[in-house]
Amino acid sequence: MLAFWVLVAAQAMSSADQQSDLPEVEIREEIVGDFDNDGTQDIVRLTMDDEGWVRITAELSSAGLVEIHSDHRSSGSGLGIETSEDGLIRYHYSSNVASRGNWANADTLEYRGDAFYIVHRTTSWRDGNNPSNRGECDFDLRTGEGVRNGVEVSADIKPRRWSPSTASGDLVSAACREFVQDDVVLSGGFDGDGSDDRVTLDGGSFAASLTIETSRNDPQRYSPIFIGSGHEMALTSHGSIQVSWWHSFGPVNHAPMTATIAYRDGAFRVAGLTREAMQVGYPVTVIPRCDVNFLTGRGEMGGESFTTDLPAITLEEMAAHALETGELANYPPQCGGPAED
Ligand SMILES: [Ca+2]
Ligand SMILES: [Ca+2]
Repeated sequence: MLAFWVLVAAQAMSSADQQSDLPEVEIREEIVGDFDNDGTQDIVRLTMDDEGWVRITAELSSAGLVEIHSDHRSSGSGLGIETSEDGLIRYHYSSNVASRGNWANADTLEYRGDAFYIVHRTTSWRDGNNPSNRGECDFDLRTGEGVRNGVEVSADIKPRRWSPSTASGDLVSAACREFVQDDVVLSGGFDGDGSDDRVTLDGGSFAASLTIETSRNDPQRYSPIFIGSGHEMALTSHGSIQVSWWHSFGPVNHAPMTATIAYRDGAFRVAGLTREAMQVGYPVTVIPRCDVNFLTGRGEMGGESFTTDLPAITLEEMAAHALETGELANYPPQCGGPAED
């Protein structure tokens, strides 16, 4: 619940007549509890400035000021913190974005000596493009188990350092299979043995699953993979598989990304990555298009060539990295862009 609402000036503005460019900061909530479990009370505050940037900080008796989260912009709807039944921090937030529908989350955060970790999430969602795709999910990262629309789900997802971006929450969302899109199925001779193969893309607004069926092997499923939203799949003129999606660089910046998949050395591999030009920051700067071919080791960033030693990793490695970190493996540093959270 919203405990109290106080409008205060930013810390530097101690008197009303002092002029400052610092944004007005509103203390939205303050909760007290022993969040680092050392027997002494701690304080957690949620503030929001007048540009909508949310900051949550903890004053822990064992560790002093700990920044929980400072780079999230919000309209303020559904925003709040409270103490959970087991004495942990519950952070509520929600979003209403046409392309992603509406969702509301409550994340339970636990201090584990070095940082706050997400240990539990409840989420509810409604897909604006597909009214029948709505529901709720309750997932506990400590057990890897949850309930989605009354059905038990499980995933090998452990508590991880909490962040508002892909590295924490989107994996949980992937486990809960929110915003499921219609499958895309393509056929072709993908592994070069002369018989037709089949690839199925099961996209969503948080991650995709890719299933490849060939005559050589049992169907191989890679999930979650290509974390992000709006997945599409097509074949190149050479018959390679291309998956495109909106990749998140942290909670604010997104860019269209394409992975080209080819069968090499006995496995399906990410043979190339292309990031389209992206706008970042305030004021806005444009990071130009970047394209890399891992088979040749050659790339191009904004028209400038570079070489890379990054290998063409397998889809299996790509999916394992996504599950472990919530991030994209093999993104060349030469392509720049904001650091992933
Ligand atoms: Ca304490
Ligand atoms: Ca084949």
